[in-house]
Amino acid sequence: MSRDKGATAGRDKSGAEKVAAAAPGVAPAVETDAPRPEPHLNGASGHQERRPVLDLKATLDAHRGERHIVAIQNFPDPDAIASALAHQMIAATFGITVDIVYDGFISHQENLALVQLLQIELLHYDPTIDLSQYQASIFIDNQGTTTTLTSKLREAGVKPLVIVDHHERQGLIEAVFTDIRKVGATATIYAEYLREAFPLEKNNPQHVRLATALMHAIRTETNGMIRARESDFQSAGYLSQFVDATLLSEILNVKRSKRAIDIINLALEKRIVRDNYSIAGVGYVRYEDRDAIPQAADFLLTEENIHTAVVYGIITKEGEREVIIGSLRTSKVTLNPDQFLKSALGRDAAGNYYGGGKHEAGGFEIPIGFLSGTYDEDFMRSKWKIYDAMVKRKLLEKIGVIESQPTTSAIRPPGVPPERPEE
Ligand SMILES: [Mn+2]
Repeated sequence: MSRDKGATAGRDKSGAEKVAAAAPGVAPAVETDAPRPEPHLNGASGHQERRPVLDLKATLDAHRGERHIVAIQNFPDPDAIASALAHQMIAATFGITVDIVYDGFISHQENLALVQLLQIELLHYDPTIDLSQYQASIFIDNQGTTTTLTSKLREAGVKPLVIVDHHERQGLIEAVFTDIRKVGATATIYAEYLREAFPLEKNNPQHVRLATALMHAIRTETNGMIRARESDFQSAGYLSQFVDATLLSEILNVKRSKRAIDIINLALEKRIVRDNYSIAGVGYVRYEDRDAIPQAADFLLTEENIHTAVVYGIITKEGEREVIIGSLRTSKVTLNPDQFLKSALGRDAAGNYYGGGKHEAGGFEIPIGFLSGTYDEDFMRSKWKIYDAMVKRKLLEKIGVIESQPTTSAIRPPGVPPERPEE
């Protein structure tokens, strides 16, 4: 195959050239003329595969000097924040300026501590930010489904360049470089990139902060390494050489906010337990307190004999669309949160699933739509009751505690009296 014919595999070819250029001592010059780069041995696990970091390098190299936006989910967690920081540092070696932007809230105290202690610069999206200034968008720890920046970036004509994530494949957007793997954390993937191609240095305070953030991310995503897999341990092992233990414990020792405690308390009060599932609807939750929902689900899971906990509430914010937000946590090995939520809650009119997840955790988001808005107390109470009943019903049906039945069976034709008097 001639070099020109090889151009159809454009990215691979340029990858070989760029890698050769970037590491002259490593790659023999002759490799530039090879139709395809030789697959590299993955030293860690031994299987022959082209290392994703080479493709990432090639992709970023083709975009030198640009300005990119990293879109992280609306409620950024340590994994998103740390991985975005890693991407920012990697991209900087190609002269690419990266802004890390989120369109929601950082409400979890631990995450605020992470951002403050590690001096991470995150931009909160506001409409005065001109998105068209970015030449490309990067989706990290998400695939565009958990950030409202996706549609804004599309409208501004900013094309996705990179997706790095560990959730189930969503298929909403396509990028030039995509690395979606079933590992414990996106931070695991970024730590691998660093280990293989962008080595950290112990005496560089920026590197120490990054390693600390990534380590914290891997720990929180794997429940303190309990559900970590080999690749997570490998990454954590690499990072451990650079981590600042004092900083890490400062982040971990942050206390919960009073409102998070209140919501956990409410979840305890409202929970119903069926077949080792604990389900709690907590009513209206302020937008800023949204992160208390997964915390409450985590807490419900600590009760004995409970293997799965689901907590949900209606999130309200002035001028924003109202949504039911829910979190699922499970320790049941055979329960796949993604499948569970997708089949329990189904899809919206546009065909998108209301929920999804990864290993041992999942979430869902159901728009309130026509019933949106804050009116009198009666209205608010009825609205919650209806949604609460509906979500509960779908979950219980899925669990198999109640039988699913067509909703119309409860509707009587006009004039037919009810079988028993209404309560
Ligand atoms: Mn993650």
